[in-house]
Amino acid sequence: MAPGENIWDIAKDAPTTHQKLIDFVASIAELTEPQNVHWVDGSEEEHTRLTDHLVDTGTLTRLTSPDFPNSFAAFSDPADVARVESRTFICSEKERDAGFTNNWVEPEEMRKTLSGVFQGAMRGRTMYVIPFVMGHLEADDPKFGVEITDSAYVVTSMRIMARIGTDVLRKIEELDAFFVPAVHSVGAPLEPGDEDVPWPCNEDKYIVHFPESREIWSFGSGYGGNALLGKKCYALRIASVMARDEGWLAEHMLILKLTSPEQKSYYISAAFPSACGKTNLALIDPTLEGWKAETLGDDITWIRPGANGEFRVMNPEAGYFGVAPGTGWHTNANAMRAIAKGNSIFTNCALTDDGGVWWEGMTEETPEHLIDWTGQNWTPDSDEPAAHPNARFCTPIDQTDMLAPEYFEPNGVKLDAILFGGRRKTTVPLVTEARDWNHGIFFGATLSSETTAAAEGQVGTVRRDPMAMLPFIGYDAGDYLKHWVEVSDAASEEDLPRIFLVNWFRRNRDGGFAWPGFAENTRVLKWIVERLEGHGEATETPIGFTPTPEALDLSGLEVSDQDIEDALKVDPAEWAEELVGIDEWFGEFGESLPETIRAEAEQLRQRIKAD
Ligand code: GTP
Ligand code: SPV
Ligand code: MN
Repeated sequence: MAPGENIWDIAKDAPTTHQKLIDFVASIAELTEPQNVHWVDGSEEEHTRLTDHLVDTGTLTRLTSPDFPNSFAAFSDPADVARVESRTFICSEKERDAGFTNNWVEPEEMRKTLSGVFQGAMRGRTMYVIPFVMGHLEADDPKFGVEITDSAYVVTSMRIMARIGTDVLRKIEELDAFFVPAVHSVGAPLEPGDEDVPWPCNEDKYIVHFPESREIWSFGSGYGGNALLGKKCYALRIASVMARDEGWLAEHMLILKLTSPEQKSYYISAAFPSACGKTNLALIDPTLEGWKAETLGDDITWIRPGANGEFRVMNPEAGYFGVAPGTGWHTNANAMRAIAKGNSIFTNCALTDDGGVWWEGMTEETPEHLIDWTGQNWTPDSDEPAAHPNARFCTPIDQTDMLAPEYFEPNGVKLDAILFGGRRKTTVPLVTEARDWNHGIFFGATLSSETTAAAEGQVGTVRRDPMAMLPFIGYDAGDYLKHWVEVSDAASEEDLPRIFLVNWFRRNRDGGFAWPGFAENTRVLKWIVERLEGHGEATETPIGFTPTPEALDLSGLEVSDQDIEDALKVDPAEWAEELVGIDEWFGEFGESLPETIRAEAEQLRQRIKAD
């Protein structure tokens, strides 16, 4: 359809008087030439219409099993299964401001490229306009966005992941608020006579951020963080830049509320790289008598200085986009219970014969027959997994039985401790406490992990992942660390969260996991709380404070002394080698690495020598 023939008139049909929003939507419609324009109101009725439509077009499969009420399965194109870091760009005005961890393209050049690829990109499709807010509408300073997308799957997923629709639009108008303009197209225009496919996408992909103007442009992918633009693109990459400018932090962290048998509650955030256990820890079922866990979030945390010298944390999201494989009744019953309440979208999981979904690790027994994520018959003899390793469940967070009431606090709660952790087979002990704030930043700055299926590329090689934010820092990584150093000025010394380094994934001398992990991580959390309360026993090692084997509550746990020794060991030879990697890593920062953090590496070197 030629542009002139489109039936929309944005200025006339827009359900808003917000001129900047009308102009934004009109300009994108002009550029992308959609067949229809739909302003998303976020209602149940709209959701039903969209999911009916997606079932008709084959994008969604309605699950008929009573175990998955009001839920759907989606199967992506096999070439569109994860975030594409090599196609993710931070187009700051100066190259220096994107830093060495990001891909940079000169903004004017990128704008030209984008005008090219977005030209007519929505032909034959409906353009949806989604007003959304990250965090609460009632927050002191609500952070708004408007995602324009030609994917109804994105609309239904965004409805789970963020607060969207008419209420948000009214608030944007009332406050005459700024919103982050976020444009998304699957990049698969339909010309008259073209047949659509269940998962349209484009081989060419661009996930682009303009940090100064706070814009997001995403082209070619319909998957997860590439397409649900409130998530990584806004709540981490753009928000990290806003946070730098406004004096707060936007982080890749879960938030857990832990209550001790003495009824004292602590709020703990933890940054682990993608697919390294955030959702699992966020939904932990404590294995120790009298301990209670509640969750506030599993992926993204905004940390802001409060009025009384404390740091406050809140979760800007409204749902889980969790790794399905490995999530099961025996590993993460809280996630399973939330999923069982329905209202979920499963992407790249396998279909069961009774109209449900299944993935590796969901149940102890493997079904005899499945349709795998590629649509093929699957039996336990098949060579490939039935679900893609980055298959995801998308589920509303308020379906969680153990949701902390504080999740609904518009301005968050006081943060007591921060955990950094990665997937390391060697070197990094089960848990280590930092000496002070800057030493904790050093933990975060040198955090490393073996790569997973959450992003394209080879799985299993060690990469440095500062604060688990490597793919998500929206500006120069050295400036980001400097901001972490400086943000502590806003908090009073005694109110600064304490920082810990954890590693659930260390191997024992026989090559197996040295630590049982999952729910048994309660025992590590207990030690952390004891440290916060000032009575946990620790040994001072060259790398920080680690628990003595006796200090960990191992009651009722079947684990050998040898494994505990392997889990807790600080091996000077391993750390000497680690320092070589750290030096190399710090070398990449150039001038922008803060001196205080470089000095931490020197102190570590001296301590290892002296040990
Ligand atoms: P993103 O959503 O990609 O940011 O991932 P995430 O950090 O939330 O990871 P998630 O909790 O989904 O865990 C990913 C995988 O890590 C799961 O498949 C688990 O098998 C594994 N895992 C989580 N916790 C533990 C643990 O304590 N020990 C071991 N050995 N594996 C764990
Ligand atoms: C991650 O990769 O850290 C995720 C999944 O949480 S995505 O939403 O695709 O970024
Ligand atoms: Mn994540």
